[in-house]
Amino acid sequence: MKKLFTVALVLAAVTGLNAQVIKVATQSPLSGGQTAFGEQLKLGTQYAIEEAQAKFKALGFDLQLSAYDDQANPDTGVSNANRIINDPDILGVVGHFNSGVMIPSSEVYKTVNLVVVSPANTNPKVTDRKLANVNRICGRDDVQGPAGAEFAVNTLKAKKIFVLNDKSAYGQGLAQAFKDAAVKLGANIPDSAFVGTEERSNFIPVITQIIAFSPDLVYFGGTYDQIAPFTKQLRERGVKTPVLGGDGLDDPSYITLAGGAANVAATYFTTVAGPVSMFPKAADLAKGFKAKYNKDISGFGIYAYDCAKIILSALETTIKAAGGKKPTRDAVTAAVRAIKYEGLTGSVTFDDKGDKAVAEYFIEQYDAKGVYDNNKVIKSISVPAPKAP
Ligand code: ABU
Repeated sequence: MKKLFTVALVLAAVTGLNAQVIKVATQSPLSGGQTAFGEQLKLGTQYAIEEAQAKFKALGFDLQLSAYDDQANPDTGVSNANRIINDPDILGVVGHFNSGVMIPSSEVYKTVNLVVVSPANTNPKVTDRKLANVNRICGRDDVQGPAGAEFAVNTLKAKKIFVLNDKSAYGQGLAQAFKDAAVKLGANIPDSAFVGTEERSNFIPVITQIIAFSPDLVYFGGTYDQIAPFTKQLRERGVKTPVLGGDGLDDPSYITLAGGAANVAATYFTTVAGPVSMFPKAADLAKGFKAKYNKDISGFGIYAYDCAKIILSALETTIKAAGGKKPTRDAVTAAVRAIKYEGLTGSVTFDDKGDKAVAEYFIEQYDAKGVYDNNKVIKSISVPAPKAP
């Protein structure tokens, strides 16, 4: 029987006949202001898939990527998710970038128990719902926010802080977690200095508020596409107050959109993905990525690669367990949750709610010369996933 199975596999591999299609989908912003993040997620996944295609061909499967553009928009993410669950060849999803898109989209994946692994979603609600199909290999905002607060108060010595957020699930949640922790540490953040804004181009009214408050630090929970024009206008008004944000600031586009090195030198950020230099095992990937796509890989690209590898490893395990047949979504979902995976970003095991058991957090400062790869890593910490409430 085993012999027959091996012969069938070899024949299938040689002839390419009867190759069944298995797809891994990505969902991320591939258009709009956060395209830089979304492309890294897609290309990190694509790289892992292209690397694994020959191996899967030998197992009798044609492994494909199915990339969806969620436009950083919850409605688009949900609409794509409905298309994804109706494609029976899709057995796993790498995504999303935005927690506000992941949360409703994963409710759709849940209906068919389709596994999703995120390299970037940090809002606690992503995993606190304890969905069996939802996992992430990055940290959470209820750790990232307090880590930023500790740095702001104890290292930057900020006493008065003006806190902005982009009103998204991510930005608002992160800003609140930062504020709560900073206030506990003694910072002064009155309600009038905690402001949500969806403004993307004219920040003069809020900058006027900031000048009147005269803070030691401005914290912004949001993403680079919004924080960059804010920073540019803040510096153009002569305000030199340091800016601190979360992992939404972790992209080289921040430098150009903010108007260059001088404007970003006093910008600090916490991140859950870490710079490429922190992951020596990813050196070959970084080189190969550049050669293939003519782009530098970012931390989020490396994390996306690891997410894809986790799904591919679960696919291999479940194909074998199914005697070489195409596995079910249920089987792949269970195999991902049970995985022990040595990734380029570290060892991955998931807790009972889908959080990485121990996640890494980094505090960085933008390089004074505006070279993203030279951003200074001030601190890195490893923190066990908080328990669900
Ligand atoms: N954590 C990066 C920003 C994306 C999000 O979680 O919404």
